[in-house]
Amino acid sequence: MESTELKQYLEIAPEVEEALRSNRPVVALESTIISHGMPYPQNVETAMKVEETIRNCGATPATIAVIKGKMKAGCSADEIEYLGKKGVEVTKCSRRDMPVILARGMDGATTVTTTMLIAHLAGIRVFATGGIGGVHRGAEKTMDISADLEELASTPVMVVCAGAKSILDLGLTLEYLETKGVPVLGYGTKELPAFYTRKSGFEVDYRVDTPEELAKIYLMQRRLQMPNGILVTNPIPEEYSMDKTVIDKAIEEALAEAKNRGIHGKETTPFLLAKIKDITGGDSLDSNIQLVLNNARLASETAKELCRLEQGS
Ligand code: PSU
Ligand code: MN
Repeated sequence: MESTELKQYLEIAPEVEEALRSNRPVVALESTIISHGMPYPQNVETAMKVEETIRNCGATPATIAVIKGKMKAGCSADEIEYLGKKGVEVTKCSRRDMPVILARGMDGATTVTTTMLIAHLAGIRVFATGGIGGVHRGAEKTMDISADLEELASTPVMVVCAGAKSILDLGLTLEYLETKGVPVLGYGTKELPAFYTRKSGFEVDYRVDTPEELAKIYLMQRRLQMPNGILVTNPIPEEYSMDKTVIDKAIEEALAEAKNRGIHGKETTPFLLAKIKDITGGDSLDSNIQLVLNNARLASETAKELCRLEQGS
């Protein structure tokens, strides 16, 4: 797309544009976590708190979504409230949905996939979220593999998450990322965190201990002209992590119910997330909120290091 034509469909919020222009740190945030990942009103409260956390760290937040056919890099508080209240009524927008949603002037909640895509179009390099999609259990039959993995393979954005939930096949998810050339880094750990818990029994490629090193690895990937993104897995803080047996049981129960009800395709992940929340009586939601805040802090520090390293060079 010609850049002038693209501009008709991409709306960068003034404060985000200003930060990017003056090489100040910006952190992208997704909107499916708001509309499909958490219930109202906690979703909106969390989204606002995440933005505030990023500002307190000295970076600019850019919540990404599609609103009335426009790709937004930076949503207003009213837009976040709108997406949160509408919830699952907003179309969950992955890569394949983008042309339809834009051509029809619809709203779309961006997943990790489309948040990366829009962040990259806007020039944002770091993105904080909760968990990513991956290879689902039983994917050898269903072929249910999240488009998030393909986007990580082809879009140069660093995604800071808390690992992946064991609703997925974590081993196969790591294999897939290896095939696609995506570095998987553990922040302060060699073990892949499993979202609600700090441990999964699987190893990441490398342990990295500082935001500065994360930024250096990102810049090196650019220097090498590689098209891929980077996955940073940041374990949930100890005090908010869940009991492994409790969460494993909830996940098994949710998976069994999804199977019984024939849930499939794009409905699978939101169904499992909501079910797990119900089974754990809301405990999982508290953990979920805390880990997103934790990721927002690390993403902000890394975005700051990126800007600092570039100024120095
Ligand atoms: N995992 C979570 N919370 C989420 C999601 C995944 O723990 O909110 C959302 C993200 O937007 C992710 C999407 O990109 O689900 C993946 O959906 P699918 O599995 O259909 O690709
Ligand atoms: Mn899927």
